[in-house]
Amino acid sequence: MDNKKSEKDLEASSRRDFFKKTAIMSAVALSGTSLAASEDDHAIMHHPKWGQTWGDPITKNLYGVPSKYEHNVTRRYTKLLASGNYRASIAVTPIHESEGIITPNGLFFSRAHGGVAHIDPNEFRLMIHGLVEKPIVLTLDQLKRYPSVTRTHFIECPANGGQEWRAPQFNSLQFSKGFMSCAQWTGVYIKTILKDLGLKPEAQWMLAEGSDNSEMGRTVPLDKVLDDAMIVWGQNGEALRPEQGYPVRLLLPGWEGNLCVKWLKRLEFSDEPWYAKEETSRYTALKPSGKAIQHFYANEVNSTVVKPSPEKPWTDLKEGDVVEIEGLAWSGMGTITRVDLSFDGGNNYVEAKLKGLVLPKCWTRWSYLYTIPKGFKHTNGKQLLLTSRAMDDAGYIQPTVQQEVDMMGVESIYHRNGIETWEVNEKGEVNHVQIRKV
Ligand SMILES: Nc1nc2c(c(=O)[nH]1)N[C@H]1C(S)=C(S)[C@@H](COP(=O)(O)O)O[C@H]1N2
Ligand SMILES: [Mo]
Repeated sequence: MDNKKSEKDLEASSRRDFFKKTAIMSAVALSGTSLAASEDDHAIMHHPKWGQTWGDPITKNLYGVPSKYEHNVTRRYTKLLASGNYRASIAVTPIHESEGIITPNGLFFSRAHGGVAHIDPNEFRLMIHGLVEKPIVLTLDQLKRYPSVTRTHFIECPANGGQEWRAPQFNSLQFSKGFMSCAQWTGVYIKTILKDLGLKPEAQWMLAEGSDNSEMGRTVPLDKVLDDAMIVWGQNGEALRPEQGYPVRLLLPGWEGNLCVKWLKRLEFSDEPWYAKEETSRYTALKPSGKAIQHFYANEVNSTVVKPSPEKPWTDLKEGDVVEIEGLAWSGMGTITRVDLSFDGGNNYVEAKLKGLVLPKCWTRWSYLYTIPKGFKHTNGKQLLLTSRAMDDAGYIQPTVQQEVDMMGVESIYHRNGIETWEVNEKGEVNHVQIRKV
């Protein structure tokens, strides 16, 4: 046998040398275990233990599930948000574990007023009636025959963060901001169907009604319907999940999640809003004056630091380590144009980098490379206070908590988008704090 190394082997070993050298060079910045120049990692060079036997047959999980080691990455719920009834409750998304801008379907937050309905797609019917020339009842197949579009949008419950007007309630990113998720939706623009049915000129509003136990109904102004309202059946490349309204839901990109009626059964066009005829629950906001805002639709520009967060602390980092701070920004009114990051609770800001796709009414990921200072202290001698602030192309900028409270008081639940702060203590633990006066 020729015991000269083949060219391939040489190439492979010099590649290993290269990585060894890079690993040593970057050991200051990265917190992995670095090797002495002459040794290789034994397990990697030979078989690690899981490579010493056959793996699972490919027939095992014909619908795949995450690695068993990811078992902690789940939606979560709490009695505090449920009044003890988990059928009329919410389970929130582990945003701290999110990557990119898509929420996997099994982690998409789920809010239901009457439990999750399970609908046989063969029995599903959608009725579109009221002020249209040709009212219609569609089967699912008939609905899917319309030309479809695929769009990436977040859905956010307007109560996201709504427990925290007075002070932080949850020392958790998942619970303080997890009433939202982002997915790639496939469906049909309602305006496409209306071309076929013919809208009568008197039509001003569209009632959307769900077929679940809560029979949730919401009226939507016609402008939005004719702009980008969709009926969707696809979620991240597969059918909607039951929790998201299988087989079909309404999607109003950027607008309050509660308007995106799930388990949709009918759309009725009308010259007046439904609640003018029949009282129903609507989300309103009580102002300090005692008057309430009766209509608000789009979720305002917002952002959060994702890493670090209370669930993703910096406890394994030390002075001099380089770390990528990551966050999300979103606006129901348009596209994120810029995100600023502060290390002193909002007194001074630096500009973060927008990462990857930057799409309208969609989560936008941002990041900033940062060198950990001694004791996690800012140059002002105080512990780091990480605050992010986003801007959108509709011209809005996130308010400070003080600005928001001055305007809205603290009695409201909905549409809280004031800048949020994490304090990093001397151990690198991250805590949710609220800074009023900036
Ligand atoms: N039919 C029906 N649609 C519904 C609801 C409901 O209970 N029933 N909940 C609404 C609320 S309050 C929100 S925030 C969103 C949540 O959507 P998701 O469960 O897909 O996250 O759905 C909305 N659509
Ligand atoms: Mo909601």
